[in-house]
Amino acid sequence: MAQALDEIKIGGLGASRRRVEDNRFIRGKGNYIDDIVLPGMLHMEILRSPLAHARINSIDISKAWDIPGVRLVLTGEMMASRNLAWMPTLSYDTQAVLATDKVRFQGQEVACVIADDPYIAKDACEAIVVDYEPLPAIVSPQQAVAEGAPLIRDDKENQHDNVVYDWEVGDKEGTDRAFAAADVISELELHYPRSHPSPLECCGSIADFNRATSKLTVYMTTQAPHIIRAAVALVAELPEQMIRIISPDLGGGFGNKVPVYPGYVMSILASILLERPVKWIEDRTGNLISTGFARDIYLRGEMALRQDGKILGVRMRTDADHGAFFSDAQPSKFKIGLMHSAFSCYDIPAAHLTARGTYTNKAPGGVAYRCSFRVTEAMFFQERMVQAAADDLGIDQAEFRRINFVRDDDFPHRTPFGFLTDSGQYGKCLDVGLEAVGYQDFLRQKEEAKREGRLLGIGISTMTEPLGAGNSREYDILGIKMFDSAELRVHMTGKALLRTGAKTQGQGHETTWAQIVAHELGIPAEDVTVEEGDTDTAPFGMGTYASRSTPVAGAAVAMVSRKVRAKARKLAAHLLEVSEDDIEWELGRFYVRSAPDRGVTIQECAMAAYSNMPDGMEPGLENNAYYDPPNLTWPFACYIATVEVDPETGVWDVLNVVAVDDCGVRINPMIVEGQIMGGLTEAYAMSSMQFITFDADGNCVGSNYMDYLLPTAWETPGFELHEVVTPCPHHPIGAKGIGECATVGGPAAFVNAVMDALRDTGARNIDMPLLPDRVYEALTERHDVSGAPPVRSDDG
Ligand code: MCN
Ligand code: CUM
Repeated sequence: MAQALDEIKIGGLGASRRRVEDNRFIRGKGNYIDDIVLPGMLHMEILRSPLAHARINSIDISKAWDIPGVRLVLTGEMMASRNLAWMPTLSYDTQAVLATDKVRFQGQEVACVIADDPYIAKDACEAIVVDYEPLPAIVSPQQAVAEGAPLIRDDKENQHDNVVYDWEVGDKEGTDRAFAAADVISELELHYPRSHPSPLECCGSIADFNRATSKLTVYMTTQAPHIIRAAVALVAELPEQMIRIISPDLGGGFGNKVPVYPGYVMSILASILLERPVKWIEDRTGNLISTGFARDIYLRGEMALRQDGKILGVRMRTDADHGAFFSDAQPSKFKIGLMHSAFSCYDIPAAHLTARGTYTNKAPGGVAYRCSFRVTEAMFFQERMVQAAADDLGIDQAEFRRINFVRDDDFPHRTPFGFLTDSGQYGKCLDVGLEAVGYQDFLRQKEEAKREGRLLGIGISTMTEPLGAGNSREYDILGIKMFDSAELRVHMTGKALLRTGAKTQGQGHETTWAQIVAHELGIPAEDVTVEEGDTDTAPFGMGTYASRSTPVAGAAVAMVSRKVRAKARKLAAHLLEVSEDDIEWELGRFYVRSAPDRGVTIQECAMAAYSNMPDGMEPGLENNAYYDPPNLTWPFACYIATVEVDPETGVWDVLNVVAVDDCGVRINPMIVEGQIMGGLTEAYAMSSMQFITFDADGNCVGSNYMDYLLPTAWETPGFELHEVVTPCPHHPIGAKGIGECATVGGPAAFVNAVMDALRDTGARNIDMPLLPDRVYEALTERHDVSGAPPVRSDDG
């Protein structure tokens, strides 16, 4: 009798299958943007502004034109004559492609040169003479709204101040009542410093316009090729079928490759004008100073507490620095992304958030960097406020969380800001973490250490985060609803080609999507090729960010597989000469219910689809599926860090990190663990060393890897991983997103741990990064250390 297939052996759900894409990556056979060379290709360089805020009096390009090998020099004025000096952003603002009137941040694009090789182009950029008239620079939200602040966006007709938006959400009256009834009010002010996703591969594009066919092909480092195609079609008024966006192998994205950058636009325009392929590759400094940054946001948080530990209400007031242009890629309904997902794992009767966004003389951005639309800041603020509140009440921090968690039988649960969570086991998740770290033991060790003058601390961070926009009812970008798609073609030999509208940047989609097909159809994962990123071949999709691929495109993969299985069942009935109703399915095989030995494999059905289909049946075995999820997915986690702070130097060492993650059913446990370890590494980086800041003139400190630090394996602590599995109730295979969880929840665990070690000093907060000198200052001067180093917000 035939045996059902072993799902793990065929690489189905739960198999820690080795990543198929690594085969080419570790052999140096990847195909990144800079590997692509087209016949007759020219090279583009960008001249960037050295000043943060200045009027442009004149630009003299004559010397640049004199350099042999220069093919084109573009300035804002020339772009303006084609109505292309400004482009719309994904947040209904405008952004300069090349500056015309003013430069508004250091590193802004002022001119570009297209030449035979990149060196000539660079030399020619240096030969361009720009006459700038410097203006005072604004480098913080506080300065942006100060009396007499210069107006940054004087290009906009109705803009009379530097405020981008003033937004509120939640229940104001209810929250006021909660505060009136509180026994204790806990307050905390925090800053989440500006940081950068910094993928190892910078951004770039190669535009190739063919006048004869009118087709524009653009190879581009983008996480969302179909959105780019739509944007090019709408902005440049080119017919959509004549635009092909190809996102080749990406050397990481981390959110940096979601926005639309001027470099992309200029390479496209240059290729149209010159009728030659034009390549633009950013250098590291260009990437760090001009492309989508993240965070840079201040919080004033207040918690209304009852003496017994119950949280009655929360007030949050955020002040976000958006730089010179509001170019966030985020759902259009929510001005501050999903900041209001804060406190979703806690049962809090009332909450209110007001959020202000300001223009400053810094690069635009805000939501990029493993964040799912500001969820990273939301959870950091939440978990720092939770620790401060527990301290203020004198309640153990684990116990305080337990008192306030939403209980397992309380789902679906309406969060304080109106989201609907559908499942969770937060208490269990915390318990697994406490057990793993040896919580009670550590508290004893900490007391003993204190007697010897040593400072130990433990930090906990628990959270649930919304991943996977949409549903299309609430989530759209520029009016385009958020859903996703998959297309599956089973060849006659039973091998298959799967394409989705997502775009992997290192997450391993080529490996994991094949595992979903294996699970649904019993076709071994190694027989399924996965392709993404080419708009001419991939079905429409909104791209990969907000850890939406598994929740949305991954669900579409399961759904299209089921459609294919439904047709295969008809073929099986035909082959077995019984009614479809008498057919049963087990992994990889249909059989006759009354005679289980009589069966046909999925491969035999595939062959029949091309060689022996029943009368009247359309040949072939393929289908597509568009999936609009009913809700976001709500993974949750508990991260715990223990540290020792050296009282002599302020240096802190991580003793132990425990991570407990619940992302529902894990498709590939090894890949999931890789995502968590990578995320924890970033969390450690942000809490300990990583920041971008600006001096009073708007000069960017953090424009290279000497100033902006990426931790290597040497600095990074070890991580101990555990799991809880609560399947997502609405996802076809019960999976939730995982791509950002550890980056989102991790930073608070490290900061809470250091603040716990410093508890006796009376300091309540040190803003990230917790550099040794800042920790030392808090230790010795026994006060908070606030703002972004090295330029403190209180100095400026
Ligand atoms: N996965 C799984 N089981 C689950 C959930 C996920 O096996 N229950 C697998 C997925 O199939 C996928 C990976 O884990 O291979 C991540 O899945 P998911 O959580 O759906 O996230 P996305 O694929 O949508 O990736 C986006 C997310 C984001 S938004 C950022 S930012 C980030 C991140 O992924 N950028 C990354 N992780 C990154 N990892 C790498 N290597 N490079 C980046 O640029
Ligand atoms: Cu916001 S970084 Mo990821 O969502 O591409």
